[in-house]
Amino acid sequence: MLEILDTTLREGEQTPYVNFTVDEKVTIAKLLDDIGVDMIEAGDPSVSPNVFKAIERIASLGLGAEVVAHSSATRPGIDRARACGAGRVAIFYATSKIHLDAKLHKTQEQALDIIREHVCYAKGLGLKVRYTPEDATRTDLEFLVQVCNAAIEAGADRISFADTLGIMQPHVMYERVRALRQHLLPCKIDLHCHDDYGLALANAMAGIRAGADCIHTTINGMGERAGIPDLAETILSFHNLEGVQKYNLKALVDASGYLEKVSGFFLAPNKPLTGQNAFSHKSGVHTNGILKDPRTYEPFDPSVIGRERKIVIDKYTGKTAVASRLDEYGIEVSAAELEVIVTRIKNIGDQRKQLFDADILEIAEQVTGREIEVIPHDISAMLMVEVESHVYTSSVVRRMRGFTNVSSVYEVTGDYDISAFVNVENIAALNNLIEEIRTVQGVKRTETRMVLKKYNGNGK
Ligand code: HCA
Ligand code: CU
Repeated sequence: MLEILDTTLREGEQTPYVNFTVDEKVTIAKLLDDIGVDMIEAGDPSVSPNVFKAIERIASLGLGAEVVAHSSATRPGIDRARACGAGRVAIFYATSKIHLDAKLHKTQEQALDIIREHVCYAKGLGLKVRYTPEDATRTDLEFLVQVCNAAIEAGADRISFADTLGIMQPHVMYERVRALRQHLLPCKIDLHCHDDYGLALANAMAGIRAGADCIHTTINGMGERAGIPDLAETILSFHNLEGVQKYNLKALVDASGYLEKVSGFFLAPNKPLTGQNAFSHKSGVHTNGILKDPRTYEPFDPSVIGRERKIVIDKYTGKTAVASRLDEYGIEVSAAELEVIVTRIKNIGDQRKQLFDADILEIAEQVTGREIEVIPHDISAMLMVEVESHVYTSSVVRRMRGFTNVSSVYEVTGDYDISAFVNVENIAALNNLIEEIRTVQGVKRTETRMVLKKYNGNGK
């Protein structure tokens, strides 16, 4: 059975400018366990006292996932991995020529001894051991096999084939993993693929096809530089493409949102699965197809991960989508009226970034000459926030930007410190959002102003 090791807490925290508190790490570990990942790499306890404390707390939670501590190949490092209560240590030691020469100043023979000795030491302490040849994909294959087999003989039961610089291509990865499977003693093979060319998950999936067992992920694909495979994308690929059905798909979106909030590391709208646009359809041709049968333009139903499809109405939209949106509000229009409404929408769409349902309802009102008494599902509001005096306003701003429904945030003068524009689908969602913003550390008071009408500048 294929496996996932999530390393949001170790590789993910190596994302520039990202640091988690111990409590945040415990929450992340619980979210990961709820999703059902097989292993959680909780950190390298030698990094700082707080990293140690976080691993210790996570290891004591009794999670379903195996808790792994990362460590360099040093005895004090391995001692700390044991002391924090992780059941497994992942020992890394680079094997490529450039790393041995320029960074470690060791010969291949010396490296071999160091790796053998430290795997043996960890095993002697009663730990399960994974060995990671760092920069494995730039390591001479013959030497790589030699080191890995030495580590396996010394007690490692897992090898992490690390594409530390993200230089692989799927077909090369396939060949390499095939060769490893052929020449390595019995062991599990993990794939740790960096995304420098945007090929990380493709490489990892190719390695899985070649016989590897496990992919390393992080929530939202965080990590050094361009990061590593995104947890949600990997799980969906396992589920839909490889038939692995053991994970809780419905928990992925919440985990992603939580990570955005606590990391200040935000998703691009086009991010697969968790991005804002991942299930939105825009052009007339696409929306027409979707409304007739969603399978025309959806590779899978968004409800699989608890999301909903969205039809964007603007100048690209055709009659079917506009009629369907009006129908959602119980508004019937004649074919001739629909024609005029769509034409007006197209004209406005040339000048505006976004049309709200309120705009569409207003156009329908003007065109039909009938008063329409419905409240739009999508609501915009201006949220005013007062920040506690001992807290940096910018830290609250950062947290607020993490909410997907918050479209812009301003630091302002006056009675309040922050003003933010929010777009939500209905009053209940607005209420939830306000409740959540009130729980942000440092928020003292909020006030909400619903937008009744929106005008553009430049005299439009
Ligand atoms: C690094 C180490 C590592 C280790 C991967 C692993 C890498 O920060 O360089 O232990 O599986 O990318 O090689 O993250
Ligand atoms: Cu890495």
